[in-house]
Amino acid sequence: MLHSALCPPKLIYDRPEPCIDVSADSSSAGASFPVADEQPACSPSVGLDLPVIDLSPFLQRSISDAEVFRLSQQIADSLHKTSCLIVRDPRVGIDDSDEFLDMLERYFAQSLQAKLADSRPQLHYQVGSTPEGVELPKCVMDPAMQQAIAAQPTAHRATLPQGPDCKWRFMWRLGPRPAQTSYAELNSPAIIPAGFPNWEHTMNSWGTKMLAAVEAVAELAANGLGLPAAAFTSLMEQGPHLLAPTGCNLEEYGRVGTCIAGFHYDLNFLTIHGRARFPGLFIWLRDGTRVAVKMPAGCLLLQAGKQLEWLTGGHIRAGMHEVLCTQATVRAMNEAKAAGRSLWRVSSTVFGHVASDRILVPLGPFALQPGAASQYPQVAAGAQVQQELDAIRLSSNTARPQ
Ligand SMILES: O=C(O)CCC(=O)C(=O)O
Ligand SMILES: [Fe+2]
Repeated sequence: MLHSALCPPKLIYDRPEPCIDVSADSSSAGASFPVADEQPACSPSVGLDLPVIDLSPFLQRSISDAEVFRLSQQIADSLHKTSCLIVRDPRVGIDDSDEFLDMLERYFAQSLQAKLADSRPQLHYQVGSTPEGVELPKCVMDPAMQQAIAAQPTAHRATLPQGPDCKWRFMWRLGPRPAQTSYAELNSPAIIPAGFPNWEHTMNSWGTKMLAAVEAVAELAANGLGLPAAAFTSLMEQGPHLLAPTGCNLEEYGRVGTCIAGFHYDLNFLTIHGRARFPGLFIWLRDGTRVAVKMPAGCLLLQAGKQLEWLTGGHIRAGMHEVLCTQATVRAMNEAKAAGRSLWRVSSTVFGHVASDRILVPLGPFALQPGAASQYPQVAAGAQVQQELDAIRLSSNTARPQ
């Protein structure tokens, strides 16, 4: 039954958080984290009625072809209208998420020196740790993005970051590497941090389950877009997929209004996130609505990245998002502190990629989208990634941040 494939539509998102003036000194990091009550609200008070799509019937092959097609259309439609999708995948369990988050909280809580031993700037930080203060949101340098932010209605306006993100990251490659590639740095061997005997197992276990959910969605999305079912998954084979959790030390940066990850889109094909222990992620729908994400337990959020936009000639747009410390983040911090839990906010992000040597070009009917040829010219996925890394200062072709 199609209906059994879908949970009843329900409220997916938190009540939108007020967007706070970054300069407001309403709470300070340290012993306690007061929550300011009076803040200028600049987010809409709308909930988003987006269904949670349960992948189980598709994965168990217990629905008819017609039902698979309707599910596919629903996925393609959601990605077109909202750039995002909420799914439930029975293969991705809450226990897996907990094991992963517990380990990453311990990793990020280590000394600076221990984490820097895992950094590889010469490999564009595409494996191992990326220190805080390195990733620069494109909008900090890009006048066109700044104009786009200025043109957003106040209620939906992004926070313009003043500099690099204050988040750390760890990049862990998932899946097989190509034997031959023109983009060797993007396909480098993994870094295994010292002192974490379960690192490889935990990272691969969580990462491959998340990637499997991305692949199922990619297959259904292609089907729903009228493309061959393997149109996207065949391009993803041996892609430089990444489990790329972010880590933000809220003890240091847990001030309401702090920009943890500045307004950006993801450069890859599809991004998937499990539930973080601290809220703060905001996404923009295609119609410009800014929404605070609250994931129902056991659900996964997917967002379209630039490569999916490319392959569909802009029919699906890369989803914009930002991560801020909000009043809700501070409330979760206060609870975590009272319970003696970690104050590192860890995301469980997986970036699904098109393989570096494959060509990005609008597929099938999407080549006929207005402006497709000029906006999305043929480019190897590895070259597109390189251009994007240059823009966010992760590439060693660009100046290193101070
Ligand atoms: O921290 C998060 O929740 C999301 C981070 C993010 O947007 C990214 O890693 O690209
Ligand atoms: Fe992102």
